[in-house]
Amino acid sequence: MATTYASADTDAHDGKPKFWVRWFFSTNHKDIGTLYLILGLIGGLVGGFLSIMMRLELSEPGLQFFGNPHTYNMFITMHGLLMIFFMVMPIIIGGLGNWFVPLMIGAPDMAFPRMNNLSFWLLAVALVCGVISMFLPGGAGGAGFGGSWVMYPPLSTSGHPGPAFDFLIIGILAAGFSSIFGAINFITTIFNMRAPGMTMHKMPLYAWSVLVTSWLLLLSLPVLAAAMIMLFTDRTVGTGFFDPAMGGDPLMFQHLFWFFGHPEVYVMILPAFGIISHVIATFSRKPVFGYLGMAYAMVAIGVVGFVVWAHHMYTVGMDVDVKAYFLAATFVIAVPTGVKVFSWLATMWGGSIRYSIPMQWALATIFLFVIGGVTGVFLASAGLDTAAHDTYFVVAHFHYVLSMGAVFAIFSGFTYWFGKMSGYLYNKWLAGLQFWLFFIGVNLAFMPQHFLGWQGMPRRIPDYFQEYQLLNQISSYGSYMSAIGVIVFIVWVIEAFIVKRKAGDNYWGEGADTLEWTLSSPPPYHQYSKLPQIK
Ligand code: CU1
Repeated sequence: MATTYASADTDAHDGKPKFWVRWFFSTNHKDIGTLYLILGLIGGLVGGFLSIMMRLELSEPGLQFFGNPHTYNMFITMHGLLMIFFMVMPIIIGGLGNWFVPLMIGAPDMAFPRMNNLSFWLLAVALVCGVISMFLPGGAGGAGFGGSWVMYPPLSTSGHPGPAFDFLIIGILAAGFSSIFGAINFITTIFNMRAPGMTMHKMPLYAWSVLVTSWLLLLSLPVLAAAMIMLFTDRTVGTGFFDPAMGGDPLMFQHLFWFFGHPEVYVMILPAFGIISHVIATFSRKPVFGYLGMAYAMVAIGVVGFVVWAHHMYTVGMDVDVKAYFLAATFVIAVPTGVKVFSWLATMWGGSIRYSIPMQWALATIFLFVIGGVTGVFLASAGLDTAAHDTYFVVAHFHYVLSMGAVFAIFSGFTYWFGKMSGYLYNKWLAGLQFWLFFIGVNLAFMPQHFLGWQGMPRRIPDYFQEYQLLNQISSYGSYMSAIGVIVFIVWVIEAFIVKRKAGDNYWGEGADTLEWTLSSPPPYHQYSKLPQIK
């Protein structure tokens, strides 16, 4: 892909607006991307604080901090919701997507810049509603909503009187609309605003991943929104959608929730796949192996991901034929996922591999995501899942996929593109220290949970039998270690902005997979009249 530039670097449009207009009325895709990254950091810090409190509670048997176990349940609930809606999604789609999709496809900005602003601020409102809900009267004589992120009725209806969950519903609806608008924006931008010559089959894989993810969001979030509104009216105006006494069905909520909830896991992991494809190609000094297969594997994962949702519901009393269908359909997803994993390995095969910081994160993503994928095959098997359901094995499984798969890919992409976004280089020693603290920390935290789960330790309970103590202690120490890793992360970001080592153009050097149309770091503030002609 040869790229030329339509005009020189001086551009009348390049002036930045003043602070208030720039950050509060922003229509610039890079500024909105930065806002999303900051929101994701805040969401991650709050969600991470809750998880450290949970691990402190579980560091020994008995109740340590949570006099009312409801508070522990509320921490679990909010940890899940914050990490999904206010950390992973804002960073991996809103933040990096806004920054790099227009730059990768040669677009002047997003298709609907004002709607882009609306998406961000709806999410900020949602975060505020969610945090406020933690302090409002909830269930079991405590504050906040403790019904877990899945919000099943009747625990979420008659089980939680008080305004906490109503606030949370408003927050989730706002976050949902934010994502729907964002998805419409990305789909329109990618379909309509590619530079001349940038055909779909030339489009970089991260842009492909955001396209597939946007379709998943667009098709699944309205279902969640409908379920949330039905919960809301069941709670407030006396409808009975989920109340058997009024002819409703609580199981219908689970179907609606997981029709959203399963595609949601791919919303978090597909952009991760896109990011590490670039990083692995760059630091193997080879083009990605099987480009078209990689793109359509993501499409296949997205499509099949919509017909597997009831594998989260094997224990609700489904017909065995229905279980067999959901089991088989879930296994099918291992095929395109395998295509991706083996294509990454084939990309590295015979390559000139450089173990840079982003590459370390990417290699760890593959290694740990595969562990999470394999335990996913266990859980997809309805018979095994009956034994493992609601145990720590499930918690271990999805943290390997998300805390290691998605979050490691976030750090891979962030360290890969930090120079491009900020114009500065980070301290490699500090960034490497963060990687090892994280890598060892999360494995210590989550590997023992597999064994705890297989020994029968249930999820969502703040106390446990003596027998589980050693593995829980190891898990808690691992989580403290990854918390230190987060502190080191913040330190290296601040250090880079203080010391201001200039990144320079094309800072990953010769052979780098520089897919953005402009090589300068940071890119020009606006690219209205500097768009490339891609041949
Ligand atoms: Cu699922």
